[in-house]
Amino acid sequence: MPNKSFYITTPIYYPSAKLHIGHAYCTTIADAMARFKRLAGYDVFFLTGSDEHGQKIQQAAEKEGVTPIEYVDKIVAGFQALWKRLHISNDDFLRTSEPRHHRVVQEFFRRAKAKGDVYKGEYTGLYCTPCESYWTELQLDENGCCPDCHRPVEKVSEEAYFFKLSNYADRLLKHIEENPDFIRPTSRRNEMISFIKQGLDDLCISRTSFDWGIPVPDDEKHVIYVWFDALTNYVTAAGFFDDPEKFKKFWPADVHLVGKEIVRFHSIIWPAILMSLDLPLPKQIYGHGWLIVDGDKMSKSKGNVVDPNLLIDEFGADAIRYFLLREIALGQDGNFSRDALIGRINADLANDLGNLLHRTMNMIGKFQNGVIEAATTKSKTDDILMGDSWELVSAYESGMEKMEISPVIRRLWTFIGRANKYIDETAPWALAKDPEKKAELATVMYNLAESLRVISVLISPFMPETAPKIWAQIGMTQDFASVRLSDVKTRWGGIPAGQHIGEAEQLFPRIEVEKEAAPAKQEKPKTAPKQEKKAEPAADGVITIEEFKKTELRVAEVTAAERVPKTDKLLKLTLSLGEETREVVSGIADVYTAEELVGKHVILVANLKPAKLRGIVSHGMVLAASDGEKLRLLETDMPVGSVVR
Ligand code: ME8
Repeated sequence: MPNKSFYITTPIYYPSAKLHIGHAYCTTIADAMARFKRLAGYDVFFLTGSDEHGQKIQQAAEKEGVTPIEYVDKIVAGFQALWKRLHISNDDFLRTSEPRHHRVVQEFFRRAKAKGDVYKGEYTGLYCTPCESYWTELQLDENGCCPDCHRPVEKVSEEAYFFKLSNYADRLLKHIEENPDFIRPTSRRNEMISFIKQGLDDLCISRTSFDWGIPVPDDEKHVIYVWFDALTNYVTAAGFFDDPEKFKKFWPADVHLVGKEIVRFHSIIWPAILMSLDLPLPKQIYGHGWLIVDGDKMSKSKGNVVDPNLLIDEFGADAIRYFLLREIALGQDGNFSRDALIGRINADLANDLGNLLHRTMNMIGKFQNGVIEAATTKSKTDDILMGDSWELVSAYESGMEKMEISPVIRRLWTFIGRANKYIDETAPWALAKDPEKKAELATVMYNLAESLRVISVLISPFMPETAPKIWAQIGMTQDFASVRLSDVKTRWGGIPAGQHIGEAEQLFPRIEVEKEAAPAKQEKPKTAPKQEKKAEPAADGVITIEEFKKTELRVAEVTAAERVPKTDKLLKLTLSLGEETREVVSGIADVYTAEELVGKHVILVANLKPAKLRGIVSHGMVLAASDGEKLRLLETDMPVGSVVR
């Protein structure tokens, strides 16, 4: 049977400015999904690229005294180099300036015209040049400016071709309503439904005021204008013209991953164009949130644009990837800060993962001369570790299928925590002193090495550089590229007994914040520089805003609650954060009944280290106010998933 296929795309980026950490965020998510699907045995096609046409590019090239293609060539080479450094495993890189794309766009134009969906008219509109978008009066912001970039718009009139978007409003609405997963997350889906219900205007799809674009067939004074050109890239690369077999296999795309501000173009304009051509619609549009930096939107004028290349120089690609994927709940805006990045590197990578690896390698080296001996004994502690590994692999697979990346990583780190605890519980150093305990020691060492085998496979979509290094350190000889999820799904015991470990190498040294020099090469904010290196002296328990910001507070809905047996105070709550579900144990059973809690919107401390209470792992804590006698949960009418700050 042929493998199942999976086609994922990122937006094609404008080569008008340098790529920043926000672009790297989007591409890293898509890469993690592509790598996971390959691991799960899918045939994957992962596309990214560059959106090269338009007035802005033409103007920038003129300013530099070069042709538009010379101008974009240089910038696009920079994109490709960055993706390589970040270990982005795209299967194709589409440039809209390529002939293969021109042919498809022109064919799309011809077919939509033949269908009666393209007509020539006169466009007068409010145009935002930086965003290359027309807006209606109603859509402008409160100052009468562009609702996206908030810069002034100008009234523009020109002869233009239009696409009859209005023809498709009803069909689109029906499709969105009948396919709940077509637009994710739900908040974006709801936005799109109300947008369509306001009525759709026809879409201007050509311009005459510049010529850096794809000419309109048989009317060459027009070039095809932005979205009709850009969106079509997804079918060009899937082989619409060049490779019908490939097109059959990969179209419709499984996921168009895009930033929240361009969900509209992908979930309204793009499906309407495809409907006009009688082509199947993509299965899902996923709108991710924006990265803000130290609580502020990135912008050149603020001087807070974070360059991913400099971060990779300083911390390595895997640490950046890990941070972006772990820290930010997909679909929500998320904050990037050096403090938080260093915090994660030290806590999760150097401490949790690094320690597990180093302790295991050291002990196998010291106690067993570097040989992983067969496990011949079995204790309850061994069973708990193994059981947790099974549970992990199945939670991992189902979570990743739903693109719940951050919760999956958190679950993976719970297992790493379990394995570290296993070392403390089994105390191998004591076993090593007792010749009678040789067999138990071998079992413990085997189980630790095996845990690392499982971990190396499961972290590979997130940290593709680190994963094969761990694999090699525990002495695995199978080519890591051929490893599949089934290698850790089907059995505990994939390491052949008698295997020699490889060379130990410290993968994530701790970053000493006090000693660390300022980020010399990073673009420095021109406004008030942030004093982040030295922790402020804590006078009378005062904390800095940076310290407070480390607490991730989110609105969650209680979807189920039950008493924890044999306790007076504990309730086990199931909480929904929208895209994610959590279990939290809370000591409120003397104040609330389980039934009255269901449906409440409460505040969850979402990044609290999981803790086990009466055998149940609690992933966070709900906030309550108390005057010493009374206690009430903090409630809000804000939607699930909202960030509290
Ligand atoms: O929109 N955080 O290209 P683009 C997260 N060419 N994502 C961010 C971000 C941030 N701070 N800033 C930007 C275009 N992005 C078109 C796409 S697709 C057929 C055509 C994301 O270079 C943004 O949300 O302006 C968008 O998804 C992507 O970068 C491309 O931005």
